[in-house]
Amino acid sequence: MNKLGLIAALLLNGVILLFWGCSTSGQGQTSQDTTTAVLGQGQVIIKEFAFSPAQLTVRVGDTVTWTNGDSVSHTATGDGWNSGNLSNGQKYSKRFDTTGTYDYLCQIHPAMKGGIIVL
Ligand SMILES: [Cu+2]
Repeated sequence: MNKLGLIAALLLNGVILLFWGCSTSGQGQTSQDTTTAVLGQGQVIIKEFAFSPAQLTVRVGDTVTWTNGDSVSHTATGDGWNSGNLSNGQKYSKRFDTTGTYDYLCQIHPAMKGGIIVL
């Protein structure tokens, strides 16, 4: 019973956040959920040789920040942009001002791939 109540509360919270995000044009907080795309200021965590979330959806004008949570260096490198080597704990931010899909990878480990979808 308590569990159901908690789930209902969480779902309600999610719906409220969703509306909040839509009504405040870009001021919405990002969710900590790293498995699904979110709208708003973007956070990508680099962990265990993967970008999380691998696909992130943001709005035009939003800034995406990559944070390296691994002990080895990684990069976030796209077409015409490059974070440079990020060591553990280092961050890189990029603002996306044009709609589109931006694929990127880690130059050091090219099997690490990610994408930013800008709506
Ligand atoms: Cu890497």
